[in-house]
Amino acid sequence: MALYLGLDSSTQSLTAVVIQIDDDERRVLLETSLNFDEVLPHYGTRNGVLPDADPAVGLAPPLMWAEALDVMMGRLADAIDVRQVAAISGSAQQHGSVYLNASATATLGSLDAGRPLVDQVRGAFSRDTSPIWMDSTTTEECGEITASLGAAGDVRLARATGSRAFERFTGPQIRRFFKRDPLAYEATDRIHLVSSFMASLLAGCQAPLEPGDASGMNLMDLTTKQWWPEAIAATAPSLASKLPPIVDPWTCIGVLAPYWQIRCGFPAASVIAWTGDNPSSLVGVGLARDGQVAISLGTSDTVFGPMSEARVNDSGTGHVFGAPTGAYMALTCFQNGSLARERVRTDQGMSWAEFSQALASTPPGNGGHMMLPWFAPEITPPIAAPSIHRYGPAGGGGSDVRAVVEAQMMSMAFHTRWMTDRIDVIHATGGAAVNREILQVMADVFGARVLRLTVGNSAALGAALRAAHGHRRTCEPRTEWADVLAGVAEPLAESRVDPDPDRQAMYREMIPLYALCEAHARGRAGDPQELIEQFSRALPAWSHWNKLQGER
Ligand code: XUL
Repeated sequence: MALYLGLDSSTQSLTAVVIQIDDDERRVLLETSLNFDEVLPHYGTRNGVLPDADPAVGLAPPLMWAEALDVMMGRLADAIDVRQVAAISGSAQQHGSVYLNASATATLGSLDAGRPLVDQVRGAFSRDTSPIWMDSTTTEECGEITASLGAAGDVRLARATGSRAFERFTGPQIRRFFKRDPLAYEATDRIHLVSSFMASLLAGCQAPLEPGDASGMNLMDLTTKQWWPEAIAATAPSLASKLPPIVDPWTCIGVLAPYWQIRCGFPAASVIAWTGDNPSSLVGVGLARDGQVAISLGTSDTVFGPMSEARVNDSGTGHVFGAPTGAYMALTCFQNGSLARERVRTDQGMSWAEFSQALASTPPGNGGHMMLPWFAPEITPPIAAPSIHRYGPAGGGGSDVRAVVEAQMMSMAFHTRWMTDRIDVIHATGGAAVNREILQVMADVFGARVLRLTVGNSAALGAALRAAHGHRRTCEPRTEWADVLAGVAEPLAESRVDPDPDRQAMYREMIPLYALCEAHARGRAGDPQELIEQFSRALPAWSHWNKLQGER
């Protein structure tokens, strides 16, 4: 029996997924999570983050992640026959950085199985805290890095690295650390991402990075998949010597350190390079080819999908990361996801069942009533202050429910056109994906088949699949991703929702109108009211929607 262990070190918890993949059996054997605040309260985190009076600050203690790993490996040894584990990989929250001093290499290489991990690595940090993806204190540093790349520095940075400078990305965070504490920066021998730090603890050596997570730093050249010298020079002095090397995503970086073998009874299992949670989720939701995307309907909504060639979005929203397949992935994040759906539902005094019913009983196109539901500041498009805009006839009741869902789907379809030429299949995940009426609007707006996934921990499942893929590649270099995913990361066939051709045609006309509303709300175009009226008048079939529904 061959078992593969995937770990995901997220903001709030460490999750493990163990899968069995051999000739006659493919299944998820175990899924377990450890919540940092609950299990390790002595670090004083709230939702995995150190409390701070400044909402822009997002810091976490890296020692807590190490202790969580120690606890989790012990739990796994109690739960399953860990002697069967052939390979281990992992993923972690992207962008967060861990700063190690010159003693770390020796410490990692001589971990004593008789003493807890934290007692041994405590002295290995040049900085006690790690800035994580929720930190947005680096606006000044983003500006400085962009400016030092010359005219149109933002476009150059985006084209080379896959993203313009973002506050949470590691390069701007490193620059801020260098500026605020130059002595501690100088004492830093190695800057890890959370992913390569965790991999270092498992393998007992300084682990490399792979392109999936390294592309979340504003430092990696997407084409060469190596550090981009211009970005390194623009970020901080002597940075090149402090960064890990970048290797292929399926690289076996070593075997499990004796510490874990003696302490928990694991064998000398292969450790496959760790990646970021989003690249890991790409395979965890079963995506490996162009034309497929995943839409995660969570607190915020995210659209991501594979890309065989890196094509960057010049408008500055969205990211291109490396993918576990060795190619690329695109990702665009929309802040007003469940947050906005929930606000409309409560404003209308509805239950979720009534929300679904309202969607089912209102006509597609909503008679021309459109809403821009920016209840919170929006990432895509960038909207700094919350603001709700309405166009077309007055709304209220069920019409508001349809307006918010149609707006979200049209915004996602419009702002992700750069990611792919065509989308034929969407894998839907996240809490709101259980709502079939929402998935029907998704299918109609995107003109694509929608299938729902049941995996809760797609990043940890992706990590287990990457462990299996990396391990198999060492014997069979031509191992295909599709073979690894089959039977483990597949959507529910019975969840399939197909687009309706008439409604699809209608949304093809409505999406440009939605885009005009957005441009108007952002002060970049005139009022589209007249065009909306024309569109509404040309909706004769839809004004009889209820009657049509009855006839179907
Ligand atoms: C992606 C991002 C988040 C974190 C969450 O750019 O910042 O999705 O990876 O863990």
